Amino acid sequence: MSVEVRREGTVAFVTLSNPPVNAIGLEVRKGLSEALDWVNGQNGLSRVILSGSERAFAAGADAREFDADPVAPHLPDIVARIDACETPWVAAISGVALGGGCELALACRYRIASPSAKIGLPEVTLGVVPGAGGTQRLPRLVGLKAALDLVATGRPVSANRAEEIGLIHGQADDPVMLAQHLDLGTIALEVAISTLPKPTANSDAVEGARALAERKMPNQIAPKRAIDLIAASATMTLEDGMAQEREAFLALRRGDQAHALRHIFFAERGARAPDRIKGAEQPLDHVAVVGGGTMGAGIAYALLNAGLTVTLLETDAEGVTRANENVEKIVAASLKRRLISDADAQSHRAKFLATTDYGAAAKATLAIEAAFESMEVKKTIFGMLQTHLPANAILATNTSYLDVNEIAACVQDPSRVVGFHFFAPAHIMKLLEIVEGSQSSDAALATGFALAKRLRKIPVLSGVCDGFIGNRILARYREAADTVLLEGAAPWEVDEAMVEFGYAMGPYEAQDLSGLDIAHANRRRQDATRDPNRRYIPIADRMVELGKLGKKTGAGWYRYPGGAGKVEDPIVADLAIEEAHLAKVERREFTAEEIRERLLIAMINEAADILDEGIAASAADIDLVTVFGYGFPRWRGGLLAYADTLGASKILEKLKSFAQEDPLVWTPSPSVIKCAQEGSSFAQLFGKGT
Ligand code: T1G
Repeated sequence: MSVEVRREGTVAFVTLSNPPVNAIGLEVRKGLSEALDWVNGQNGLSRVILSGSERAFAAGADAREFDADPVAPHLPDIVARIDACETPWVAAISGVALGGGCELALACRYRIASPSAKIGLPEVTLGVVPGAGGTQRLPRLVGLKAALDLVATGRPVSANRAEEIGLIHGQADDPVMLAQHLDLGTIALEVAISTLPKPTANSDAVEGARALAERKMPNQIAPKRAIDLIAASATMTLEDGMAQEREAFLALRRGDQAHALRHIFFAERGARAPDRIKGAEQPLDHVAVVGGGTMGAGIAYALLNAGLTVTLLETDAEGVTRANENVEKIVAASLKRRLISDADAQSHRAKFLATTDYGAAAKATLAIEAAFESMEVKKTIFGMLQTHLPANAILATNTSYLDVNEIAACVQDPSRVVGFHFFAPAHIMKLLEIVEGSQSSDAALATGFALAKRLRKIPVLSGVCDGFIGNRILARYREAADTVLLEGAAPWEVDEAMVEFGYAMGPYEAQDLSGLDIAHANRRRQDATRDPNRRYIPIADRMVELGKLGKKTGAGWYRYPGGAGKVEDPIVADLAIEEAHLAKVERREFTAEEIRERLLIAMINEAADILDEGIAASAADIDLVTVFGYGFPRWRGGLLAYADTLGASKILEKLKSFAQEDPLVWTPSPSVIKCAQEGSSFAQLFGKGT
């Protein structure tokens, strides 16, 4: 039963029961419709208490149904029936009441929540607008400004905030108990929201919401439509408003952006350990981190924040001091932003030790090496870890691109060695690439997935290649950008083209932030193995030779006079002209569309090779890496979800056209050819578990 009903005296109980989060699918809607029929058949009822589980009142409509035509009974109709029911319904909210869950609560006469409840209308994060009255009932209850705050960004509010704005009437540790014993007169004072007057118009709030949506969610349709609907609630009848809302919801849910956002939502939740390694993980309690620099400190903090004990190993007293300072800096910043409590901070400090004594980590079941990117340094560290940690402890390296197999070869039991590639800042970025060495054991891999779950990160399994999944695609992205730079575009034209696509910033501004020296060191490392027949663009090398390393030196691809915002630098444009002359390249104008095509097709082709070589397991994994590690716009669903909107045939056609300029660099990936020949998408050809 998806909805259970029972009666105790004059009180009826309607309980949603669709684990794990009471998603409101067809069965739940049918159950609610039958519950309403049952309630209407009862005599002498004083109230109906609607509740869910400890974890969720209701997580909203079942988003898995959005690809199909809507099937009655429809949620707005159920909401309207509850709203009109003679016997007052009381929402007793524990856990989350989101989307349709919040709309069900708005149908009730009275709302009580547990102090830890979260309530909201996050529909825009799935590319749609509320579809069961949220944009019309909420403003009538809490006013236009509070409704706009809730709906335009999709951010849920706490029980306290919900009570402040009048979204709920009160809080109780046991909302059902309070609802059952609430004085009837108190409930009788409340009227159905459908009978409330229209909210007062508030053009300042509407304009503020539009500006916020443009800043925070540019290019996205749903936030703008949600704002329109809420603004219209001040002038339209509830019936007209509901009709417009329903029309907008039905139109959006089948659109590209909603499809892409749903894809990422479910791909994120599907990022789990492959069946072949399930259950093999090591217990996680005490973890050693080697290296107290930015990455090591970020990793250590992420571990502490997940309740783990951390021993951070450094080479000397100075390193220990630096590690303590770096970790304390993050603790203090988190405290200041109220992300953690004082008690949390104390617990983190108590569970953290920075030391040069590897013996202090003698009980650690996992070590994560985050030291300098030198193979020799890493081999020394792994030798020390092997000596001092338990024989079954997993030994992970956070290397960004060094060969995990070569590191593994330096320990007696290479099966213990695995790559855990974190992304800076390690305590914030959600992506974790788990790099499977040729001998990595199931225990090593499973421990990586278990760690990701514990740290609430998104794990993606990668094979060993230069740059694994993300950095390999990034290297191709930058190579394509530098090629366009040599052939006629300016760095700012490239950046603008990619920001128009949906990136928060383009590849050149991003490099200025991370520092041009990192990629330069990488290119030097690759000198010995680079294909001599592959065209090499030396502009970035020239930049480093000129000391233009990016923001940290006051100038990189852009100038940063006085540390302020970026300014175009004619020296860089001249450098590209000079290199083009030396390379005998005739420069030309590039349109933004031409720039985007080249950079995106280059990345798609590289990702297709990564799939073809078995480095990544699925197209969805490529999407997770590009969205959660490299800023690919989430509302486009990720690199290969976007590729599937273009179609493999068009991609192949473009590759063949570009190959006329440079056949080596633009060689079509076998996976692109296969998708085009079979008329399949990357998602079909490289689905999970294919
Ligand atoms: N539809 C379908 N499945 C859902 C779901 C949903 N709305 N929410 C969660 N699940 C699944 C999820 O895929 C996972 O499945 C399991 O539940 C546990 O989720 C008409 C149109 C509620 C805060 O946007 O934010 O209502 O992997 O791993 O970390 O106006 O899920 O176990 O097979 O995320 O504790 C609006 C989306 C919908 C909320 C719980 N609602 N969900 O987080 O568990 S549109 C949302 C969440 C709508 C109405 C409109 C989170 C959560 P599996 P989980 P969690």
